Amino acid sequence: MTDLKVLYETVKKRNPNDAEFLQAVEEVFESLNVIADVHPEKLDDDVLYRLVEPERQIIFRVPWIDDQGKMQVNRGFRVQFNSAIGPYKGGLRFHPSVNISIIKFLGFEQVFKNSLTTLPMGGGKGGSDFDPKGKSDGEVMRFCQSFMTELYRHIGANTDVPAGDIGVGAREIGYLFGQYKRIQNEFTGVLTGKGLSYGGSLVRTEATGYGLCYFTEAMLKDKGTDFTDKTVVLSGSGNVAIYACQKAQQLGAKVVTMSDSNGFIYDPNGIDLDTVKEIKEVRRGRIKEYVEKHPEATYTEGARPWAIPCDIALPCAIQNELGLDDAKELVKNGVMAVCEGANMPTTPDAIHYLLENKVLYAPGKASNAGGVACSGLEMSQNAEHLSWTFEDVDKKLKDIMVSIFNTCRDTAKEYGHPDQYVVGANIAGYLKVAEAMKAQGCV
Ligand code: NDP
Ligand code: 2IT
Repeated sequence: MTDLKVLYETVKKRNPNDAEFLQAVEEVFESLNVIADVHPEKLDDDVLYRLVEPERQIIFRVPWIDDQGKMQVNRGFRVQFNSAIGPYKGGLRFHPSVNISIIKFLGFEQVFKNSLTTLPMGGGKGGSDFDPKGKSDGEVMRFCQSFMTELYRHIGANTDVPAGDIGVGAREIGYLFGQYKRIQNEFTGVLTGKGLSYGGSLVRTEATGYGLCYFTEAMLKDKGTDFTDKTVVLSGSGNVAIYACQKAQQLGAKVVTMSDSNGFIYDPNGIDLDTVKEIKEVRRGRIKEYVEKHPEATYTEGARPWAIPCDIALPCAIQNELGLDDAKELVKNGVMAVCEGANMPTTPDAIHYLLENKVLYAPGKASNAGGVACSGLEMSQNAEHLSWTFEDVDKKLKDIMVSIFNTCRDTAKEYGHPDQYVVGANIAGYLKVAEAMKAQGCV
């Protein structure tokens, strides 16, 4: 049986500067230790030593010309982590903080997440330290074209299918797709999150936020309650946050906060999502502009929303945005559930604190899997050259999220950690990938 401590030291030695990646590996290993206690025969060296090493890591130069005619250079990444159960699949993040550690942590988590969806998708992630904020459409287009001029040779509908993440939405996917098609002379489902006029799927825009609420609803129902009249504190104001807010409101909750990297708004009357959408989706503005239209709301610069009392917290912005002090504040204010829309938003000490205090905690690799699940449905529609209706896709998404919740709950229970969905998610995600890796031999 693998000694996970020894393996973790090996991973640390091999990735000495990759704090986020090591954090993600450590969390998974904590759950795999539970397998070691109950079913040690299910952990073997052959699988584990390969699981923590990406199959392929691509780093490339992305030169582009800005509006002043000046040459700019960014760094591009694609980490193809694991293809045991399907083509590599996962988003692209364009954000100045992007580095190899962040892309590896996201790719590693994606392997387990995609496994949980039950759809045939391996795990990968990519991106760039390019910052789309404040850039013109022309600059974003030239950057995307240059990025794809290298990326195209590494991807394909049956090889690796990128999608959006932070800083990559419909506009960027359009430019990336156009350039891929031009270079390859092939109209194929090589990216997901495409526009509806060229092969995109209904519900993909809403899928991560809606899926998060479907998962949370299943979890609440399991405890005999639901979203009705619950106060929700939410971070972020991007794609995931906006549609999480919309679905939570539709399900009867009152969402009182949203944020961006500058600060957060608190509207005790409940967020007016039309105003947020106008600021964020139409004007690409800042969340503080909300209070101009809603003077009853407050804006707090340089802070996160976790000190606002709530029943449910939905972190939907970025990794490590909810730390131990925030968790203490949430618990003090009587929070019932913390469900992650973002990837790894809760720090390890905060997760432990929430679990010790009996807060229901849903890890992102389970609760935000709706985005990639809907991407899988987009791939199916592309493969059969058909488009399904909104109701059809929404129902499939909901069924998938409920089934992911059931898997997390049942696996956690089976392995002696009832209500620890993070244990259930990691174990269930791992077991499927491990079986496929074993069956395929030493590759
Ligand atoms: P967007 O780019 O649409 O939105 C990102 C949001 O996070 C913005 O409000 C942004 O504010 C905020 N943010 C960025 N950096 C920070 C920071 N350092 N501190 C506080 N807030 C910050 O991205 P998405 O909504 O697509 O992604 C949000 C999260 O959800 C990410 O963790 C992503 O990995 C995850 N996710 C996304 C999926 C998808 O389908 N899109 C699927 C599953 C997970 P600002 O405008 O100031 O930068
Ligand atoms: O983190 C994620 O799951 C995503 N950004 C979505 C990936 C996808 O391929 O749709």
